[in-house]
Amino acid sequence: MTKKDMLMDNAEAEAREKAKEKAVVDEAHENRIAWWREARFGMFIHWGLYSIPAGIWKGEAKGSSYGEQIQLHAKIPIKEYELLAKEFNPVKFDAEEWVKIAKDTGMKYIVITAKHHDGFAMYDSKVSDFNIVKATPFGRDPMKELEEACKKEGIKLCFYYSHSMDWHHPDSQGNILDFPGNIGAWDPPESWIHDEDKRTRYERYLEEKAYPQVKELLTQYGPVGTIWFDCGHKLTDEQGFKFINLVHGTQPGCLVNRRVRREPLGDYGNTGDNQVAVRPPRRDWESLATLNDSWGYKKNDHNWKSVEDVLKNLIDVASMNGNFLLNVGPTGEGEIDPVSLGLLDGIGKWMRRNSESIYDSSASPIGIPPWGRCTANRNINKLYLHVFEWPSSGELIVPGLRNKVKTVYLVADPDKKPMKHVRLDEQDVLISVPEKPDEIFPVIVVEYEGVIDANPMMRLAAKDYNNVFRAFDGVIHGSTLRYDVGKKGKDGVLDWTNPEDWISWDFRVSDPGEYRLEMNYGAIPEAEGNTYCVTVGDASIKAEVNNTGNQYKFETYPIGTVNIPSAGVYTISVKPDTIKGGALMYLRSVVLKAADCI
Ligand code: H79
Repeated sequence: MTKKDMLMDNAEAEAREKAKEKAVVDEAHENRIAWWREARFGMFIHWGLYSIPAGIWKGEAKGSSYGEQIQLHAKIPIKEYELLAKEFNPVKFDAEEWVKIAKDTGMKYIVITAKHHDGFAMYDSKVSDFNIVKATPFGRDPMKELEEACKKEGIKLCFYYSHSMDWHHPDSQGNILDFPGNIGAWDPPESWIHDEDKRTRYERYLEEKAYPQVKELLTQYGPVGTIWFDCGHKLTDEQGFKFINLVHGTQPGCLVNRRVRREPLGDYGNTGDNQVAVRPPRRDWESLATLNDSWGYKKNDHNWKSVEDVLKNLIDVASMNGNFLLNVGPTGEGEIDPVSLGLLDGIGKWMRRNSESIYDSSASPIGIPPWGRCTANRNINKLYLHVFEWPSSGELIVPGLRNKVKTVYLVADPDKKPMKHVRLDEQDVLISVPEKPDEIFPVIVVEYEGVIDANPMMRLAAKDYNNVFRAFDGVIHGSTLRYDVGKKGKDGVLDWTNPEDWISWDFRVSDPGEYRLEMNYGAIPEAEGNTYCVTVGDASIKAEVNNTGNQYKFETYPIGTVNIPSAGVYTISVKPDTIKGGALMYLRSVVLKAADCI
């Protein structure tokens, strides 16, 4: 303490010490996360004993969509599950090949399951014999091989470790088939914290297996990028902090994800599994997605996404300053299946031409434009316009960019052939684009002068595009109305039972005139006849809710035309009038269409 500190009263001195400590912690975090922010795109790999049954147990397809959780969902006793280890001989596994595939896809890091909920260590563990080296005919340590391959190719290696659950350890949680006295798969911490037997045995699992195995992962494979924990809601804060301190204490450069325990712990946040709609998070965050519906290889899951779906998701995430972790589930023989390979190849082709717009990118300073997404870069004066829908008029408006524009060209064009651009008004720039290039989503670079000066507020499009006000981008006012989980088809607002609750969006108008209003929602039969009011400036339209069958069956209903008399800033709001039955509706979006748009 300095002399001045000693003269201060204690509270003030303490606050200063705390601030200093926080600065040290923040600096350590900034150092750790730098590579990760640059990387933006990683490969998740779910690989383990479950890759052998691949979703089918004794000839039967098993309920859960998650192949990696077959032990729980097919109620397989440990003694039977252990037999899989005797069969596990993935001789086709080639670490270099996997790492090259990740690299060719444009990914900069790999997160692989070192241990999933089944408790099987996919590496050489001294802590438990239930591991790939001791218990399988394969006898090799794939993590060691991956470490070497990653080093060679400049890819960061990270480990997924299921810390809160272990269906093999007798004192852990989640497996009450073999251990009926244990904490069940659905039991929250409050239900066992005061249960002396359950708590002390669970602590024993952590002490005997989880902490020591995390330590092994941090001491046997060189520098680790992240320890990727899962299901931290099953721990106490104290236990969560022990994992965090263990990781940072052993490798100060190794990141920890939020799922170690809860928000706001860890170095970065995560979305839910396969959550596509998100409210832009304030801190570093990562979205994680599968190529079909399972993380572990699943033979009969043919619900594949397309290259377009995945790229849209990656770009959307980057436009909100997030990382994208895309999963593959290799087979029990150690190969990545041909469909996944085909998808990765398509993604890699796009990345090779356009990845400048992804790496080291930061959030869009101009919000969400009607034609797609925008990413920026922290260090250079460039915006990247990801055009999902090419404008049929040949005119692309960059909304909200006040800076002087230097030059505009396609990122994939080695000649940087300039596109014509003119300033429309103080805020908006118009680019005359050529024919749509032969590219899934072409990316246009806008080089501008000076420090970015932009307006993220939505600008109403008067041609080429519909103006979609997505529920997830709206501001909720009230007590019960809330955003859904954001997974596919669950990107609306629900629990609209309080007639005082409403939702609104602000936007900007440069082209006054008539706009048609459409509502996209789902509603249960009881909601039929509920009434609501949509207001835009001074205009408002009353409408009745239609029954769509159920809340997740969405229909679009035109409800009228509003006149927007002059340029300026407006608010559009949806407010209930009467809620007679159930919730008002499950609102997904409100659309404003210029009169000449179809
Ligand atoms: O590894 C993948 C999933 O297996 C894992 N996260 C991704 C990355 C995951 N674990 N749990 N969950 C996803 C969601 C919860 C699933 C549940 Fe359960 C199934 C809740 C109850 C049964 C998991 C298994 C939690 C308890 C048992």
